[in-house]
Amino acid sequence: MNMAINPPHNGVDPEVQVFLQDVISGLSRDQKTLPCKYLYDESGSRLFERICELKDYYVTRTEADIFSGKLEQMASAIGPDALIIEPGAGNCEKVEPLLEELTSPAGYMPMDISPEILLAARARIQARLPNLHIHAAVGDFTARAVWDELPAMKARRRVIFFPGSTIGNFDPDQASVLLSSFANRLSTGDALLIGTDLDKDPVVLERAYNDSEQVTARFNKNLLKRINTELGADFDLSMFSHRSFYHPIRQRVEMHLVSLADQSVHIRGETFHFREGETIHTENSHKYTLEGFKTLLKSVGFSTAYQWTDPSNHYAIHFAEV
Ligand code: AVJ
Repeated sequence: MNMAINPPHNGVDPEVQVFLQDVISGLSRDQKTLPCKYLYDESGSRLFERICELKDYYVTRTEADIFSGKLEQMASAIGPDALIIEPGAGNCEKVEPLLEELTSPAGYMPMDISPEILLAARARIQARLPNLHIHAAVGDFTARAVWDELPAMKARRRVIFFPGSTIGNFDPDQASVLLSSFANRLSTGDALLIGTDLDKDPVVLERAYNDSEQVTARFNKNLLKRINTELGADFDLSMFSHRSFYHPIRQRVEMHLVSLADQSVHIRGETFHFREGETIHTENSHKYTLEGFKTLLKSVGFSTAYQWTDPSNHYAIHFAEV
């Protein structure tokens, strides 16, 4: 056997295989869906960064304003000698001001699946805070392995930092599973600092996900482009359009791609039919009330000590303790 050849062997890359499986099973359902994580490839992530800078997209800006206004209160709620753990940290930009504000933090443990981004971020933060103990953990925070590195980190208390309304991507059942997995990694006295978008005027919500510069539309359609490039599919991008709307009962913004005609799409020997007007559901963004999120936190074992909001009550950062 020739072991010198690295994957992909036989032209089968396991990651591509999983992507293909997910696409085929999602498009085989009555309501066609695609997992939202696939929106965030390199160009998708770049488009999302542009979304964050849009005037219509209040989410990122509002969260940043709350952080900068309430940093002192957050640092004193957390207290000295805390270890900050950030699942899905990415470029670690949001945590920096907090780390600077904290009194003698015991350490910072960012987790991310991308080693390149994580190591670059660690270098940047270490240069700014030379005395901070940083332990970068490469891995998927929904899997166990990456958390196994945690016990080695000594601290007065541990605080999981989960900003960006990432929790909004999870439907309430999945959110509850994720939050209780966080609670299970922590002990009495530990805490969670988490950002959520709040339920609000549908006009404001719909503008944020149907921006006038059409960046969100490009972000959404990039998923089809990605399926074409990586899986050799033949989606005609001009025959699908972006649609986002607020669903008041489900309390979420749903993002879809609408087929503009009766058409068929081919993906590796499989054929998928689309009726005119039929949609592919690509992402959910759940919105919470302050009370609703407190109740969710309580149901998984967190008691909420603080909820910081902006003056228009568009967004909230919750501090909850185990
Ligand atoms: C990354 C999940 C916070 O739901 O607002 C923004 C994703 N999608 N515009 C959000 C998103 C389209 C975003 N989150």
